[in-house]
Amino acid sequence: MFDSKFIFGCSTASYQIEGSIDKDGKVPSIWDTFTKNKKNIADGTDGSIACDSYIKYKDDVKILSELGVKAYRFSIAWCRVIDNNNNPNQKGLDYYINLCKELKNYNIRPFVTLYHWDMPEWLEDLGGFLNDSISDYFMHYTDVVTKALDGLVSDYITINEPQVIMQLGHRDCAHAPGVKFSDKEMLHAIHNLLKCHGKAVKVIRKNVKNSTVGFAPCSRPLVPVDKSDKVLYQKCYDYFFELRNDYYYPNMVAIYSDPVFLGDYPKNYYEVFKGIHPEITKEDLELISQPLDYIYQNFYSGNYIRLNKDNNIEFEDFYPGFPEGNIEWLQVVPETLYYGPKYLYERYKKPIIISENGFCNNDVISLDGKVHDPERTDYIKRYLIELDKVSKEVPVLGYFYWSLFDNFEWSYGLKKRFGLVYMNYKTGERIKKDSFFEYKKIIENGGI
Ligand code: GBH
Repeated sequence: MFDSKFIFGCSTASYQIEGSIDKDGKVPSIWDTFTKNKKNIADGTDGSIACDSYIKYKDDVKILSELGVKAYRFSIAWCRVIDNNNNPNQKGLDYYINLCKELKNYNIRPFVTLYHWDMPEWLEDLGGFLNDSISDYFMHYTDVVTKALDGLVSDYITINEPQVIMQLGHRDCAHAPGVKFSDKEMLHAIHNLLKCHGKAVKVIRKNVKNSTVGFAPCSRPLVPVDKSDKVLYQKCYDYFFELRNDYYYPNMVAIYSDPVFLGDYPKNYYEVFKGIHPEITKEDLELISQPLDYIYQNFYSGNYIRLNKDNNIEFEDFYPGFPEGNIEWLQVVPETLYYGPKYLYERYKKPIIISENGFCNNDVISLDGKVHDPERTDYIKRYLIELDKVSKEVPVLGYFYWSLFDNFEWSYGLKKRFGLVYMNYKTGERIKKDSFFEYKKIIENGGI
């Protein structure tokens, strides 16, 4: 059982649910551009309608209230609230103001993500994260949003999953903008992204009374198969935070979270990237490492790990009887929610909030008109049992299920379903899945 103050919520993101991509003065984002090339998306779809939440936000909030969540995490589309001349767009702001008022009517606390990947295209055209002014643009955007939502929102998350922005968007070309950075550009862009975070924190602290601020990276914890082996635990911990100079360094934990929480890049950054990293000043590091309230983290999957004969860690494929996620990276590893928070707290010493955790299933509408998804319920319960366990050892303040609805799953399109609510994209009908009612029960009972 969780503490009575524990925050049960669920998460969404603007481009994945809103639709209405050119209404009320919204300007194009990099995802509008990226999805125009049908080859970029597995099923050739895009977010032009998605869950139609721009129109149906009142229905969304009603569904949230029926679910019984205390909190709703959603993101703001920069390209809706700032126009091509970098001026505020009041109609776009009104959408979020109305959404927050509606949430307030139902006593649901908004957790607002400022950047969940939909950069205005005109800013990308000016260089995106390589433009040294990007953090000033982001600061201006944050200023506009926090003032418009004054009195309605006090919990902010600056940036969602910097790892995915950099690795998938600027290296693998699987996400917008689909650019391939050199190492020199990558390190520069990462530094600029961290400065965006820092400048936003400053503005939020200035504009918002009783604010809480965090950022929301993702990670994939290593889970020791032998839980009593202390050597193995230490090796898993070290590997989790290690910065290695391989193709995947933009996907690693410490390159973002060490500067943010510890005030500097990992020690070996300076030698590993000697000659190619940008100039890093004391002022930059101070800006980036302003105190945050929480460690948010998106956790879906992990890897089981054992020691081999030479005492080195080895990945182990071991998923005894668990359901399988319908997306190739989602192995069910419930202890992700035990070891993940433990590692993060041990290093950064801040209360933890799970900003995303969810299951992708091949959901179908049954003959009885309902969506039966026992695998999702099983996933939620197994993961929450582990989270409950770790919450007795480290402070864990909340859990946001990803996602409220099936929605536009980026390069996979509309076919990958993570929702508690099934979306019939043809008719716009929303069908509450069995897991919706199971999660509702969990919330009512304060745990499993
Ligand atoms: C989140 O990202 C996103 O924030 C959300 O928008 C999305 O809809 C949701 O999850 C579901 O996908 O390193 O082997 O795990 C997902 C996190 C991180 C999963 C990068 C895929 C790459 C392969 N993603 N990961 S791996």
